[in-house]
Amino acid sequence: MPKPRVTADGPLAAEINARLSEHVEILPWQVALDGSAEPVAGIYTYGHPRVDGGMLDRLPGVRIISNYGVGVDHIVLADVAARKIPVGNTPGVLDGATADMAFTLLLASARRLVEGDRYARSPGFTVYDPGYMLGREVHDATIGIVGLGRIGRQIARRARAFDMTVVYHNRRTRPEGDAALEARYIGFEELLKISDYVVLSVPLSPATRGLIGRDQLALMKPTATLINVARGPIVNTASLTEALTERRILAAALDVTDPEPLPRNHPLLKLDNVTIAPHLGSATVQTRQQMADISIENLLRGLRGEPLLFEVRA
Ligand code: 8YV
Repeated sequence: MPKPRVTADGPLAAEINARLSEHVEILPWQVALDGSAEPVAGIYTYGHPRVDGGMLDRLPGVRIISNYGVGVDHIVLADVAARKIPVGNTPGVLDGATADMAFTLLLASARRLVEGDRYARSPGFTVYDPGYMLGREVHDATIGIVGLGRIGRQIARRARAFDMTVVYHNRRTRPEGDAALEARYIGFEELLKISDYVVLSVPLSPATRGLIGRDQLALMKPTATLINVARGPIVNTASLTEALTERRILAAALDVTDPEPLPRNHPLLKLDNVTIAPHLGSATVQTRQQMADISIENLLRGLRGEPLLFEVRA
């Protein structure tokens, strides 16, 4: 029996490529899009390639879309649902790693670690000076978590361990969770006004696109830091660049940007008050292994017409 054909954006990690190839024939993304002689039965999204109705119309044989990751904002779910194609993702396994990353960014930014590392390696560092590079305290500060979902809750737990006051904003209150997490629900504007660290952990959707723009940044304290471990387009990049350049907020620490990556000459990349990572939220050996296991299993189940381990609901 010939192996089913699946298209994947790449380059795929060698291990994933090898594991998939045991079961399916992998067709490069562009080749599949250009129209191939043989029908494609599945789509494996490894990065964040757009999947929409136009693509699916060119690949009418697709019966499963499996995403390596939890966020599926690059897949137009309405188009997929209209064609009754299941979409699999990998929720849960990356919550801890992503929350660790939020805290890595928070601490690094507060204590100016990246700036300090650059200086400590530079020829300029010849004399210790107790007056340089003073940061901001993390303990006793207020963290405002926008989105107390699975990842947001893990961030809240870490924040409590650092003796922070935790406030959050969600589409709906979670009274059942507040007490255990020692986190207090407040309005969005109030959160922006009182938080020393505003952390974004909401999925990208029409409701969250551009959630942080000029008006929202203007509400933040001049000593506050914005941390984004969610998706770049939740923040308006031009407004953030302006606020940071004019020092209207203290700093930003970003695991994601819009666009991603930023153009190499983007003004945001020149600012000392920005700490930036190349989308490393879930990038640990252990988490990526679990993401691979689940996404491969979802793909194979979908090809066989079986229920997925995790299926995204539109
Ligand atoms: C993944 C992510 O690494 O799961 C997500 O939504 O953003 C990342 O942690 C990414 O999707 C894989 O490309």
